[in-house]
Amino acid sequence: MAAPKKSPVKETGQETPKETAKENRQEKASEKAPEQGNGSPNVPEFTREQELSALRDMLLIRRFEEKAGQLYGMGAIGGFCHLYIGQEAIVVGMQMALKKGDQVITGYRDHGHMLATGMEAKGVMAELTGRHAGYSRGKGGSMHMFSKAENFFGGHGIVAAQVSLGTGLAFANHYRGNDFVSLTYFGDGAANQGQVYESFNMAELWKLPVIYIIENNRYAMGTSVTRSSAQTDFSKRGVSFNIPGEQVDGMDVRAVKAAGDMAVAWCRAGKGPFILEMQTYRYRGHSMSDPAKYRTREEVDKVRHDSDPIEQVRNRLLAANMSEQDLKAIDAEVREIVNAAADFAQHAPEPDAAELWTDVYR
Ligand SMILES: Cc1ncc(C[n+]2csc(CCOP(=O)(O)OP(=O)(O)O)c2C)c(N)n1
Ligand SMILES: [Mg+2]
Repeated sequence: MAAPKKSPVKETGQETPKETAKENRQEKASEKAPEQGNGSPNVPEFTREQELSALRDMLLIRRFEEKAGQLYGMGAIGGFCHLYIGQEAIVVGMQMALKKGDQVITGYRDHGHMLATGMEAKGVMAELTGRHAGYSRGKGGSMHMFSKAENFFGGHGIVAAQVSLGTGLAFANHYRGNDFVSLTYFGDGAANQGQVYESFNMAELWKLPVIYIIENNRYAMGTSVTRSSAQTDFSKRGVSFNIPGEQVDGMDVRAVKAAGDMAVAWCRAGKGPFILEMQTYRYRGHSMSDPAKYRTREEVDKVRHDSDPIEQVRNRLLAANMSEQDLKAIDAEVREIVNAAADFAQHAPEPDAAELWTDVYR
């Protein structure tokens, strides 16, 4: 069966794996930065409603993450905390391609995924601060939240563990004969784990409805993809299993949505799994304790300046005669939601000590 037509993508060349000088590696990484502008050429336009909805949802994630970073700095959040700033277009664009009942599962960089599925900012923030009103009653923290109501299956701290679990979700859908799709997100680093390929094999063999979304933000902790990966075109990682894949401009929410529509249709039609490599970038360090010495300030600034996913939508709306004032009003409304969530998360009660004995296997 022929793979579906390619959606608007930006091809990247194969990297030379022999680079050793640090400067050379940094230069190479910045050469690969997503390009400037108002997004990818030839992507289907959004309606005004879609632009506004995408803008609001991406802003909610951006402002939430900024606030989480602040609270972490103040000592209000303990444990690990990995921010999604810069990558917002991926979860927002993919969510626009889903229907109620489709499932989402990801790793530890999960706040954006949760907000995109419709989980409440208050409940997510309260989990970060370890409060009883958090999604895991304050006992899970940043990396371990779930919501049955929104079909969000975590939040997983073990790199790539979610790939086999997400494949299992797809198996369950297949077994039950429904047409729901499992969106299984993981990083460029996780893509080198063995269980990913065991999952790929089973998913294609049994034609499971799973979209493997590889969030290629070009680093796994402090290691760039050019230093860790023999094949840096992640859309090809399913070739030996006959799983089709595409590279997508993950900084353009319209390109993400178009690729998502195509892959979801592929899965719902019973054609098996699909791989989407989202080319993206994280602006902050790997986690809150990362001084990010492995890349230059200029590299980060260039991506922020040239291809920020939120700025792209703002620019298009301004070009379509939306006023700066109206855009500011959306931001103010989002900030209010986030401030209320932060306030709630700092004042809500902690779990009772007796909760130490609940939700644990003995
Ligand atoms: C099995 C396992 N090995 C190592 C780690 C430590 N670790 C945490 S995140 C990470 C890097 C993963 O990078 P990537 O998959 O690119 O995701 P990103 O953080 O860039 O979103 C590593 C090695 C872990 N949590 N689990
Ligand atoms: Mg990565």
